[in-house]
Amino acid sequence: TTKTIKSALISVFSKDGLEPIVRKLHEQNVTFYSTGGTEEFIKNLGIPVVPVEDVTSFPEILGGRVKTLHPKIFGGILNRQENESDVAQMEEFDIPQIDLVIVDLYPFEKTVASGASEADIIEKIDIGGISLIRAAAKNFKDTVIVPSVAEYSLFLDMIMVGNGATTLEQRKLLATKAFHTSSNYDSAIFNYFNTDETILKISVDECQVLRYGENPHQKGFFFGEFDKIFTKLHGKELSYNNLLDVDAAVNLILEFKNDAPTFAILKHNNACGIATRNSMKEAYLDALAGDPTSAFGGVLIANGKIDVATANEINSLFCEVVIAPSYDEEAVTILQEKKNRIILVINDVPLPERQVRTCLNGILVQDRNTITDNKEGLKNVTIKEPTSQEINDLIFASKICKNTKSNTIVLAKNGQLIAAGTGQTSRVDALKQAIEKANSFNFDLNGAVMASDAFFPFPDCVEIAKNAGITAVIQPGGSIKDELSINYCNENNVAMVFTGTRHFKH
Ligand code: 93A
Repeated sequence: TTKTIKSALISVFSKDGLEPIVRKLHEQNVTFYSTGGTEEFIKNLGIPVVPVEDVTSFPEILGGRVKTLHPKIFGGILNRQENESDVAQMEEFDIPQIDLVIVDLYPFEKTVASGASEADIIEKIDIGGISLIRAAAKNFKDTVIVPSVAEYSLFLDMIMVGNGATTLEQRKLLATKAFHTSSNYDSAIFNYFNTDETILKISVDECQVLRYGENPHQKGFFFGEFDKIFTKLHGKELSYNNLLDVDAAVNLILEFKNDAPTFAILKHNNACGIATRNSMKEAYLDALAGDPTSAFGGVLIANGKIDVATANEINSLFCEVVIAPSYDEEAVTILQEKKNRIILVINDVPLPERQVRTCLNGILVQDRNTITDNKEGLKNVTIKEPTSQEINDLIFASKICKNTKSNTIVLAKNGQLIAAGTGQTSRVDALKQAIEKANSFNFDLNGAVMASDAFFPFPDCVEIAKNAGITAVIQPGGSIKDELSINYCNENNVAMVFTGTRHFKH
């Protein structure tokens, strides 16, 4: 798979850094083929070079628009040396073997940026060069591609080490860089042509045009394959905000995938109710009981089948979307009674490993948060140990916390979300919000547990929680002042466990 370069086609816009490459290859007796300006450059180094016109027996025409676009050139690049008929045709048509292609494209983006006229910009759309790059990259098993001035030094290092030879691995790496170059180049051309108005027209084919964005005065689009994850059984089109809620709902319910029947109700991307019970109907009713006010117009999701009994209960609630892995046939009939209600079956497909969002004038990318807290990962840090019911509730609460906007505090009891403080600027505020909300729905917080998405820098939260009736706490730990919260718990008979995993969600 190591191949020695015997011939090279060089057609480059930027000649900077080309000289040492040409000299090294010349030392190895490489035959050079080249186009106008590049040919001139090589000749001036005192190194022999064959003009492409001599290979093609065809002059450069149309003011340079057609220089290298010829079967004798592309045949030389694209032939497979292990393919007998390719080899025979090379012979038949007198095509020279081309082992290496070095291209540096017309500087399209720079020309656009310089404020040049449209005619000048159009002339800078490289056709031959991009074709040379793609052809050589496609045939990386036999051909080496150096696709831009940015790769000259990498390539020089390769041939210095390999003495004019390259390995298959190196050629594949260069091919990868080549397709990166060609795709960026074509994207730049696309962006130049695609003025604001055309974006919308083109997008119709590529994405789902939503009725509007977050608000009616904002345009909205969804780029994705919704149908891969869901089968839509009924209802109106999903809106921008529906999609965000569905995303939040799916991520939340994934945490409870292997648990007993669990039902969640979400509003504005946060759970306002969730419960784990022996039956789906009970789970639904206790999720609803968590905050019946917020549930109005919410997104509903179940971790298992929605049966007739559950569907009958859901039916009396105004909700936007219902999601479940499966439904009893009659349950679907019941849920369909509301014309607009969106009913989705969620398929068992993995979500992407990476998450992307815009940030300033660029994008932020991160790995999906795939750590789900479990009993085995807990570390007791207090004298009092949580009871087994408390442990279940602590894990339950922490899994909700992970899927709630930071800062967040989740209060739970007996497998039911009692209240959460969501998206607050301080953890104490999140806790106060949760307690107030729990009280407003007349929940008894005695024996409830508290989960926090991040550590407690001060003992204020455990103190407030204890005074509200909380008996066990789960948090990542890791503050330099952990001791203060631990000491408070020890003095007040509260159990606390550390997960070691922070679950911020912004
Ligand atoms: O106008 S082109 O698209 N037509 C071609 O056939 C062609 N072949 C190579 N431009 C073409 N090239 C480009 O010419 C190369 O990508 C390179 O940027 C430039 C090198 O021209 P010269 O060697 O004359 O300086």
